[in-house]
Amino acid sequence: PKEIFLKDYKMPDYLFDTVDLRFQLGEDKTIVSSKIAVLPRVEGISCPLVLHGRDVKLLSIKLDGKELKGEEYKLDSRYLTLTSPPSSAFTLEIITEIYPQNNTSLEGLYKTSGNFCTQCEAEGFRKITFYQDRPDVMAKYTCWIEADKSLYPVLLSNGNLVEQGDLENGKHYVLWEDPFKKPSYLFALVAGQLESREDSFVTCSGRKVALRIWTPAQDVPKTAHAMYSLKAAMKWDEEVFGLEYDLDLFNIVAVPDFNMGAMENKSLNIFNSKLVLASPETASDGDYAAILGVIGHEYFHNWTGNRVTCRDWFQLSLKEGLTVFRDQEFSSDLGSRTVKRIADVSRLRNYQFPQDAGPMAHPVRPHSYIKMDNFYTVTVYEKGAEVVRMYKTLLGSSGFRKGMDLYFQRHDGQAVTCEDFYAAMRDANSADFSNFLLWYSQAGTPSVKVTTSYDPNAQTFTLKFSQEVPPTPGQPVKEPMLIPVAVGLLDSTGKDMPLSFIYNNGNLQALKNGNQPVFTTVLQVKKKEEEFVFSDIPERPIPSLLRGFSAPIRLDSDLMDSDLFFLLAHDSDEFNRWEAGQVLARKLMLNLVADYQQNKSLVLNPNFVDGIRSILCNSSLDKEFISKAITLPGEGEIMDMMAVADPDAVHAVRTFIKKQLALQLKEEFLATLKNNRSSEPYVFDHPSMARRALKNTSLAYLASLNEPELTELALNEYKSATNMTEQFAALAAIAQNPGQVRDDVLADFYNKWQDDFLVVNKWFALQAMSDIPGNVANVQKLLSHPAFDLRNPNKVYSLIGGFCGSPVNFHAKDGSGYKFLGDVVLQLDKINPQVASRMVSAFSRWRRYDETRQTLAKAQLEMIMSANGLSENVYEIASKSLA
Ligand code: B3K
Ligand code: ZN
Repeated sequence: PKEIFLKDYKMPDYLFDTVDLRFQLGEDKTIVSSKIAVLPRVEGISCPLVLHGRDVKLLSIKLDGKELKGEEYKLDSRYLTLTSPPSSAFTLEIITEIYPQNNTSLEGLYKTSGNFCTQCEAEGFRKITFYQDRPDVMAKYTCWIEADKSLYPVLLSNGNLVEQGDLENGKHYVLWEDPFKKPSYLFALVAGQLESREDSFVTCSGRKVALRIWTPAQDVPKTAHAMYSLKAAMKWDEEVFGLEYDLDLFNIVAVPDFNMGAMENKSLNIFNSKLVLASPETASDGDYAAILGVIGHEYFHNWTGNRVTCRDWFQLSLKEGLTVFRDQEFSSDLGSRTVKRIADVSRLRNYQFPQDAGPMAHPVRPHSYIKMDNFYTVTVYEKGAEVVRMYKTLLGSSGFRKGMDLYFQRHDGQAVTCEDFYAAMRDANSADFSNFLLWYSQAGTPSVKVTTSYDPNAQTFTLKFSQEVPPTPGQPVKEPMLIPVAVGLLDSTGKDMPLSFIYNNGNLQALKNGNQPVFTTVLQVKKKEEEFVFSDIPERPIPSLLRGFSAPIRLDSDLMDSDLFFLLAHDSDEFNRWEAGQVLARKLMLNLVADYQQNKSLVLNPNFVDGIRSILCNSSLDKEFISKAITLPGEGEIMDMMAVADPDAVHAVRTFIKKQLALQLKEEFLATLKNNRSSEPYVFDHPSMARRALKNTSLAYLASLNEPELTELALNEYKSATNMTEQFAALAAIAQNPGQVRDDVLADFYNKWQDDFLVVNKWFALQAMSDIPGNVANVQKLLSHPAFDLRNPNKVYSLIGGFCGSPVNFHAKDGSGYKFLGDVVLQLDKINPQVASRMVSAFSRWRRYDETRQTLAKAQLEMIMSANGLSENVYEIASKSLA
């Protein structure tokens, strides 16, 4: 397999002006004709024109109307090369044959539940026809589709519908025209038996946009929330970024077989049905929130991704980091900002930090890849979003908006780089950003240590920072980064102190905010070691550091437990209140893990129980905040902090603390549960979701005790629930404890929902993730359950992915979990390499475990590597993991 490097980027030799596509969709093959107006980039210079193509059969190729002769082109399994095309404009006509019904990779044109559908990002267009399949080749497309009218009554592509009619033999056709230039990865086609929910949106300049969400007829009622989300997103982008939709039509199609969440094809978004279909009975609050976020995300791509796209795939974060940031802000504005921030930071810590510390660590802008699909990662997406967030933290809201405006002003219609984005931010603000670009090129999570000191005589408070970016594959030595650290200081009553002067690097800076006092300031830590001195500080303050998680770093401070309890109780920055509790919990858990490993009996610090009690019983706090604040850090997060990850010890400790809290706070949890029941019909709004979250968290604690009357309580909640959020939470609460009740309720749930595959996937995932002993055997059995199918990515993610997320069972000491995954990966790789490669990633951190586990996991990776016909996708992850 060939590795591709950012440093080797070259501009394309040929530009494509217009592309006219013609699809004849058939039952065993599809004929694709493409007519491209080609221009040499530099007129007068002729060089070979290299077109990508995979699994496509060439039927004919004409240049300016004349069939090319064999010696005029070369064809191999990846490229079609015209050896010496003309040095001025010409027309290329290519006819190919493809077989969508055999395409299980779900990339290119494929069939899903009888319908045709495409997925072209990153490099799927080459599976449709020969093309310069790279994002810096932008052209105007038309798309003619013809197909059997009764089998495929709906025929969709990008842009506007300009013509349609009937043909002979029961066929019909449509012609779509997209007025905007686009790269091939944004091309889309859908054909099938679909119905739509219709609505409309009037943009700020008065354009009336028709909105349609397409699904099989029986699912149309479940698209109301998606439609609400789309309209909210359209409005939000106008209000917050001044960005308006640019066509008269916006289509969304939901399909059951899709490799990832959704795809932002110009005016024809294609979605995994999981992220469109929702009803209170079948979807949980989490699903509703995810739909809102992802509908927003794909819609926001219309500007950040489509109107301004990426020059090459190394720049992926240019569109993804920025668009994730935008969808995070959108969800924050529509719900609770603090709770959203907590969820996003937890995700970063549980998934991105471990990736950044392992063999697949890569910068936000990777330097190389074998298979681009492997770089749609939490680093490119979520760390990328943190990088965008830091611009905003450094420049302020209005500075950030100025930067965005300049970015669109300069680059609308272009394919650009991360430097272009950086330059727009810098130039719009005349900002000095020394070193900021390192965030794009250096991998690894920076580690920052802070020590504090107070001088009562001088009335100064000093923060000393030191930073270290750990070595990562290919990057042994790192430079110090520009780290924005938002800081506030609390006085002894818990109030924010006004901040007036800071001394740093020989400069005294007065902090100003008009006539208002300043309570939070953003320190720019730039050097390996750096000191900031606050003056006019009348008493020893408790510092609130990294407010709102102002940079994606690991922060270690000399704050004492008592300071953390104080922050937990008083910090005006709600995120940091939660964070103080998490720091305490992490410390506590790590200490107990050490005790457990030394066979000491476990004792829970009573102060911690009191801290949790006071949060749980504080009626002035947001309920979802409470629910998050009383939830312990994940097992992955704790393992990530250990020299040798010990899944059994971490699991035992987390379970111990959970049960202790349940035992000692039983009355409080019972009261919370009762007070948060409601007989109102389901509403998707923050107060209702917060209430359900707190109720469900309380129930999970209570049920963990496995006492008959508490199990009975959970069972009643299960039976009386009128929405999936509460029903599923009760099921999960009961399923914590092995036994007859668990088995019966799981069976009951399946019987109830067996016709709804999205709900059945939740049922698979719940069992797969379970920590009950010996669960690998159950999961193995579920592989042959009639509702399971390795060809459907959602089912794989639920069952296989769910299982790999369960530390105790996946990492079972006898290697049974590893063997299970190894076998499945090989089967999957033959069907769908992208999905197989996502699954194999679960092995990538094998060096983090003890020797026995290392040997077992390594053996599976080696077994995979030695398999015949391994895909490049899996090869890249497996080989890098072993390197
Ligand atoms: N841009 C797509 C992801 C495509 C993944 C290709 N393997 C969805 C998104 O991020 O919006
Ligand atoms: Zn995206």
